[in-house]
Amino acid sequence: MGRVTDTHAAPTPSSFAEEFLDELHFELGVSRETASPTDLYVALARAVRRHLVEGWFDTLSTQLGGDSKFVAYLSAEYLLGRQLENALLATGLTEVARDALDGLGLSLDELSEQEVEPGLGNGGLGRLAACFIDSLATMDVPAVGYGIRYEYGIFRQTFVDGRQVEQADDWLALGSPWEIPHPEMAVTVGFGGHTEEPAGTGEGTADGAPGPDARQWVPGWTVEAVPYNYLVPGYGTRNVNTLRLWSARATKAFNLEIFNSGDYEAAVRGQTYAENISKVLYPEDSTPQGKELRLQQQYFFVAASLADTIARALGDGDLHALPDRVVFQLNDTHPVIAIPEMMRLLVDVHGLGWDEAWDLTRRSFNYTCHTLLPEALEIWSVDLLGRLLPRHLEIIYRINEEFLASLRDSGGNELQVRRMSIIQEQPERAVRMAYLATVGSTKVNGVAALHSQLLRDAVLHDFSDLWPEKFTNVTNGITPRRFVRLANPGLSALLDETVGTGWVKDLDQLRGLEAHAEDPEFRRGFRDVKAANKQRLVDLLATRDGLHLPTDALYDVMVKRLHEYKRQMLKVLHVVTLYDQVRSGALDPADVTPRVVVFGAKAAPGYRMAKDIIALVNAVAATIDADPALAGRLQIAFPANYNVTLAEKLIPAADLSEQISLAGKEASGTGNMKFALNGALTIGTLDGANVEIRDLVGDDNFFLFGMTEPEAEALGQAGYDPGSFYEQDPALKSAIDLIASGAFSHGDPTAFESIVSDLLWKDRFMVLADYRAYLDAQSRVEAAYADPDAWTRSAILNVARSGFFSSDRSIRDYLDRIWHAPAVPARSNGLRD
Ligand code: 26W
Repeated sequence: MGRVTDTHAAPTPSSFAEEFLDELHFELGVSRETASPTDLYVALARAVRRHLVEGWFDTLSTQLGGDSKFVAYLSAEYLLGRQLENALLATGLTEVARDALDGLGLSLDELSEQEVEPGLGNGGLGRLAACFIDSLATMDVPAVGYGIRYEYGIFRQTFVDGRQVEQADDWLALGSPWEIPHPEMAVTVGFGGHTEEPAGTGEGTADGAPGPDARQWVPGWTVEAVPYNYLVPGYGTRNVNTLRLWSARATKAFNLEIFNSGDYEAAVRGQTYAENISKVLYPEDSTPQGKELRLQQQYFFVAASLADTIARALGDGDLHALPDRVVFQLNDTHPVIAIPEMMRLLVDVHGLGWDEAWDLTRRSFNYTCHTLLPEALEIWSVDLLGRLLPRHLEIIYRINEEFLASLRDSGGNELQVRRMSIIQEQPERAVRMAYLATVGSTKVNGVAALHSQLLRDAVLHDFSDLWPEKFTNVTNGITPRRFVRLANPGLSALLDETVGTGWVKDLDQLRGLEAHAEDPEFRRGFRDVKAANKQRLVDLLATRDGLHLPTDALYDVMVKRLHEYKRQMLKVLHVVTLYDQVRSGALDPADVTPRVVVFGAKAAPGYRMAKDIIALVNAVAATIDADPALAGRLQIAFPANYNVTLAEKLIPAADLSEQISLAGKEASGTGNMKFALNGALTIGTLDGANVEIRDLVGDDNFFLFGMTEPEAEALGQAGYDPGSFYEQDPALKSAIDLIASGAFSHGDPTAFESIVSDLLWKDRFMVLADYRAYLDAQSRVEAAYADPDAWTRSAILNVARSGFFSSDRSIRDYLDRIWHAPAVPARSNGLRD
């Protein structure tokens, strides 16, 4: 077998060490003596990757050989987190690798720390996509994730004088050992230009004559989409799926023309222009910028993915089989341009008639909505769309015409027709992508029960009246592999001992813990795990951020994107109130429950208010730190650059999970699930999946507060006046006055003026209205925490009853309700047997 070790024989530490050194020496060209920590990490990653490839080949040959249906998950974001430990877990090689490295005087844990996580997403939506591809692989479902290989992922956050400063996330600076590029499989993607009557022969269709409804699109310029494969290993299965991310490259023709004209500079400029498309992830979360480059990104990855899918699913087969061979899932509206693109392929390129093409398209697509905020619903101006994708705009117009005609036919009045039009007229003509997605899909789902209900009742009300059967719910989930098995080894070991190891693939087995909730021994073990996780976090934040934190305190954690609707401000007001009361003598420091309040949050770079709130959190943290009265009692920790890697350390250490959005605003939340599953108790509103968490863990084990969605809605209707809450609650008034006085800004009263005046005069997300209820709930938290046995019992029950939130269950729901794609376990193809 030459120097390639036979990977079929179970690897031993010595065979693995040999593979590792092979990679280091012969692939990286680095000696053991001169190798940097990064070199060692890369060699290790590549050695591990070898063991994924075989399962991957088997998976591909099994799936492509049969006539299985596969899921094409279209997502502009995948927030993967580090890959090495997950790949080791999936291949079962963790201990082998550890021993092999030990033998070489190296440490697996230290090498793992070298990995820069691929931050190819903003927050919940991107992390959900990453959890879903993990579950799909684990459940042997034929699936491909399609997305964009951004050269720069989500920015790195730093603080300068407490304010957020962004740095480029150069995650590919040293290359990625996990990706396999295929430049030879590049797909050409067109942009701009014009449309015309198809030529009578040849051009219009694959087989010669143009189809009855065909137009010819003549793009003005093209780029190449180069696929990069990432292997997505299932856990406890041979199956390894594919994540295919596209990178933009200038086409030869694009360059050659300009080169030949002798304008070297212009040629290089052109290359830069083309390659800009996959350069950077847009860091805006929930506020679409309407930028041309973003639409270019969307069409770029969608066009490449559809071409790839059709080739893969059908080969030379019959287009009519499309809905039986592939199901597309649109992760929010970002890939919705896929619907007109599919129509273009079927009608213009393959010559199908419009009605038949529309039937096939609608049967192949489904749409997941991830928001409730009106400003987060994407629209694209007709002007821009027409310039960038002229044929797609024509197709959208026709889809809309036929849809509106059918509405009128079935008795719809003009008001309704205008409300439901895919094209909005005011303030400018623009395409409502959520409406296009709804009209062009078989199923539309929200991401938690309440969210799906609000989609039906409000955001897409007219559509759910028209097509009630189209709407469904799939509550989000999280992968227990990454967020328990890897992130919380202490709890994992305790679970293994108590209920066996099956929970990793069947999270409902955690129910078996309930029987142990009363067992003093088990409780002690459970508490020890939490204490060890706190110690691990304290050590990490000491080296990572220079923070000095106690371990014997209530860890109160709020980590998520910074957004007003999520109400980090409410948490700040709680902390400021505690500080204020101690300072004024109203509260004896000895009566303050020792508490560390941990924040983690990135703000969109252009979101002023969010950035001001970050500055305020840091200012309050510094002020409290400087006050000896609160030493050991109250502290804020705000480590910069919250990401997946940090989440894996923070969440297992938490006692209290803050899920305090205004009811009716958070679609689901997924952090909320991670905390509950790791034994934190939630303080939360009836919003998103909090509702389901509370139903499952029991209201005794959840700190509920605040207005319900209908109450918040009614208060808004009645004319919400935040000032009246300020006037009527002395503690609230005093806390806000303290911020306004400059107490946290070296006496400068202007520093947080914008926050204060917004709260007093607008307060769109009703922070002041829920303040009193929140403080009362925090008092209940303190009382509960004072009884360690009762608290531990509640925490155990949170773990035991959170099995529902496995992303495996979400995927099962998608399969049953939407995809109908059976599992196809990978068979060994005997290549190495
Ligand atoms: C730039 C426009 C834009 C608009 C919306 C960017 C990103 C969005 C996303 C829909 C925001 C997002 O990530 N939504 C979150 O999705 C999670 C997974 O379903 C949910 O758990 C969160 O509640 C939801 O905010």
